[in-house]
Amino acid sequence: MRTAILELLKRNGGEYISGEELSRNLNVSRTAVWKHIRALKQAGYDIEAHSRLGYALRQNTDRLLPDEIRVQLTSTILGQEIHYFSEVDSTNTEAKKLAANGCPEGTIVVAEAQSTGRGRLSRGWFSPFGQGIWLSVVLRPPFGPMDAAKCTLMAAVGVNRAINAVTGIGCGIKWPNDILWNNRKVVGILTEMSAEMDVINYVVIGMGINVSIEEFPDEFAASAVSLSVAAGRSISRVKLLTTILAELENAYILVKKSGFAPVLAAWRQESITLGQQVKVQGFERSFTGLAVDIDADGALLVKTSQGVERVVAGDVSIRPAGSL
Ligand code: BT5
Repeated sequence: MRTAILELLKRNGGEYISGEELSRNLNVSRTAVWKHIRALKQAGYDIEAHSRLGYALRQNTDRLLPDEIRVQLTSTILGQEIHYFSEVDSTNTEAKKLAANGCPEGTIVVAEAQSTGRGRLSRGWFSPFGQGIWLSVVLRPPFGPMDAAKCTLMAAVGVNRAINAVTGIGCGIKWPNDILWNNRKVVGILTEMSAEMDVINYVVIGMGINVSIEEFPDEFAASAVSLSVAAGRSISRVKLLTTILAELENAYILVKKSGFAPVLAAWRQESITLGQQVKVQGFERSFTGLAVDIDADGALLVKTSQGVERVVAGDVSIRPAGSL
């Protein structure tokens, strides 16, 4: 009913629509209409109520409100349960709490802002209000813990496809967890899990997507960019979010049906790391070499003068052509 009221208000393009007309159209009492309007206002919609004229939706905001998401949702597992925050510490932290308390697979957590958004290795993630998609998805995959790292690659394929479909700007995946445009980061992915010896309890896939940030902190201003800047136009966050959920779900269903091989093949196609000279910054040492492939476990294979190194974790930077 709330969605139907919202639709009517939107269709009216910011003009007033009387309570009587709403109640007639939807076949409910005027009191019921008023209650739903109150709930919509509590959910963050800017609705003006006038005793004589009725109700008007003041601005058709592109907030990531669950009712907005549900209207455009096409996925059938991801996003059936939505937890929305105007601000939260970290959507991944919140999703892990929900997962530990038994929330269904596909539950998502979205926030307009994160106060302590996280990257890998306790690094921070800049997450200003309303200018990105700060999203975490809970999965309960029937895999072993060894497969969890590949979930990051699976997510990268899903997000990259969604971004390219919605914006058309041509992004690529940098091993293992970044999506870049013109060598600048538009998305970072953080996968966290809880597992027993041989079974995963849950995986939380966190995605930070820069949609319309114009100014980044100095430390990474040169290496970050947002989609609206890259595309030269505004991007609907709700449309992008629902497309990400649909593409991630497609990839997940494919993995469950056919294993990781087809998704890893797609990853290779969309990778901007393979075929490049890279510098690998591992926990203990760093080295350079040619990124030649990923293996069946999703590890990066880097050819050096000593042979082929298998990289399972660490930071990889792509070196400009000609520098060795
Ligand atoms: C990542 O870490 O790239 C994973 C980021 C995951 C963020 C999402 S948002 C939703 C969910 N909830 C969370 O709390 N986290 C996830 P890493 O590869 O370690 O990169 C982190 C580094 O990227 C930082 O140290 C900065 O240098 C840089 N950085 C921080 N914020 C950025 C931004 N918005 N855009 C581009 N680069 C950024």
